[in-house]
Amino acid sequence: EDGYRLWMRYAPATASQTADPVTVRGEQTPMLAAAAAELRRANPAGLGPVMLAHANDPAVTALRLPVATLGDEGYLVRSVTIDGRPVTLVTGTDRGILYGTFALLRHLATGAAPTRIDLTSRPRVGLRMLNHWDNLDGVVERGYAGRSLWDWWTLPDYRDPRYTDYARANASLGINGTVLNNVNAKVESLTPRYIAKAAALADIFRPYGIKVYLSARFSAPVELGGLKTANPKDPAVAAWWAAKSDEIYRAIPDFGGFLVKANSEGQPGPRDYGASHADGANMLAAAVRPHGGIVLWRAFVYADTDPNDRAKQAYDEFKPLDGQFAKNVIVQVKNGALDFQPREPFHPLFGAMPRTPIAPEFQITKEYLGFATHLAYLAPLFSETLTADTHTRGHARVSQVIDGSLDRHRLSAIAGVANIGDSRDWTGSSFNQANWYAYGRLAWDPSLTPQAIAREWAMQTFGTDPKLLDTVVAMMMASREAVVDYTGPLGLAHLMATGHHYGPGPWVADLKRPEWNPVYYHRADAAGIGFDRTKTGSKAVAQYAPGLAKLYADPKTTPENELLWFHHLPWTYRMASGATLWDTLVQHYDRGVATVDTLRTQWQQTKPLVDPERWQKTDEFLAVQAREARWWRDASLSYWMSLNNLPLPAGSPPPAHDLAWYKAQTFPYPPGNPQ
Ligand code: BDP
Repeated sequence: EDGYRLWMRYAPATASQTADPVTVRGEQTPMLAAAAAELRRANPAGLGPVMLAHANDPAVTALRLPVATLGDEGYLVRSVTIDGRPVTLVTGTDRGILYGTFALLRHLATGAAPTRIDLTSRPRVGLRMLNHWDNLDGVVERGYAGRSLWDWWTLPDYRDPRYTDYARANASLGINGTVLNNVNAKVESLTPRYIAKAAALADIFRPYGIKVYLSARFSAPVELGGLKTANPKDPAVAAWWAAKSDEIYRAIPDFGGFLVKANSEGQPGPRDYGASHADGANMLAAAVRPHGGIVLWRAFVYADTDPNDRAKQAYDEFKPLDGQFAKNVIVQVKNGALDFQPREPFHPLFGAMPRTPIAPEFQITKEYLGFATHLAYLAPLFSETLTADTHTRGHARVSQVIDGSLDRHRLSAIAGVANIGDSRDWTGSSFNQANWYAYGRLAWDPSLTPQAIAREWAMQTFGTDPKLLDTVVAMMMASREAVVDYTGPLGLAHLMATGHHYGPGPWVADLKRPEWNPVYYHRADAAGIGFDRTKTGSKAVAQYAPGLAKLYADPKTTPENELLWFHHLPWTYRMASGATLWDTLVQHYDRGVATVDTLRTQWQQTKPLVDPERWQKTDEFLAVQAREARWWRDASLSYWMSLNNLPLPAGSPPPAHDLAWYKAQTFPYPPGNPQ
């Protein structure tokens, strides 16, 4: 029980099962073959015959089912009678049938009866993507589950069966696109040698409905093409990209397109030539357009010239470009304005660029939430952004912006930075699998609740025992808030140590750029703490819609969990509860530590109900988390107390070491760190 099978843990066949449960009507396409193979592999007990048939098959049309609204990817699964025989029908397009098959298996694995089935669903977001930050040398940037799954060296000749299992897992969630290489891209991925490797992966993924995309390095025309410039306004540059795109599409006819990180953290881009992000994106968009490709252009930018407030920069740079992007460009925006912190307010660009399709980018890998070791179930984080009220055009939710419904965009997308590597359990721990799962489920339907997703994942992953499920779901639901509490409560952010981003470093003040230093973000001194983003400070609140900006302008109407993101307040500030800010802050750190202790006790109760291998690893990881939650708390409190000289509230234990000890900790060779 090493976790390899993820949430697709089909029970071994028994004698009572139908020998071959599936019939496929009409043309046996590769996708239908994949769906049928999955059903045969799972062969759920008691299900009886299953028929896979396109919605326009005469046997289906005769039934007059409500298939008209399924679209390209929706499914309908229903217990029907055909030719006098009861059968479970899975219908839709090719893709719809694939997704319907997995929905049927999920339905049964989560305890539903195999009779009177009636399932129908279609995805709300068009492109549901994983972004791999995988380097060609096998190192995964911010990856904590081993090395890259892609063995670039043996590709395209050796097609590891694991690639197919990867595709199955994604198809089971409805993920339909994958960017193979890191946004900090190397040009070699655009050479014929690597295009052939990407093409081999595309061939494997195709029957599972997954398109391949590549991160493109903007300076490729210079580095690969020998041109003098990569200026997007230069016709020779545009021609180079058009020819490169043609070459890629010859190898991968359904290639999805390019993802680009430009003019960010040292990456080249159009700004190097005085051109805008729209100029750069549109030039690439023109190159892939004849082939139906798209460009995902990231808005994760912050220049080294204006350190007034890093959190404002993407908005300042991209908002004026609204309406200037080509039709096949999507602007990809991190969920928050900073950088994947355990909690951030939603990014002000959601709702602010009505003429541009905006895709949210979430980090599934836990760069700032304890790598693979800490338990942090991220659906509450994802969902918090997706359900946030933008206060634009009525009370539009972020999910309505990104699914295209609010502004009637044809294109819509969502991206998650993958947490997948070559470790046997794929993600470095059993509970990290839930974050891959939850991301995929929310990408399909952003209105699903984190609780419901946790429960269905736990059922498929650990089993259906009610006590086990209640315990596991309770653990998951408490876990992310615990990480917020012990690393950065009340809206604090970016308090981590340099480089590896694992442990605490709120005191760090010596990095070259001001906005790389934690002290830039918390602004704590003897008198108070927090980043003033109101009109007396950086004015970032003005980037939100007026109704929301008004709420954020006043500490009394700012949600308490975002308080210090928007306000600099005295340590003695009175919270709604009547307690001081300082005492409340300490309570949060203490609560974080206590919650992790509770997670450990809860897990103990599951011991008889979980297989020893997965149980033991989780137990040992929880011990690490308990130790490190204390470390985060103690180091942070030592530092805050060195500034404010305030005593800890009664009952709160003193830090185990002095501040110098915490500052002296170093961590050479952390996993996932760019070299
Ligand atoms: C930061 C990561 C860095 C990424 C960057 C990005 O630390 O490794 O390259 O985001 O998203 O969070 O481009």
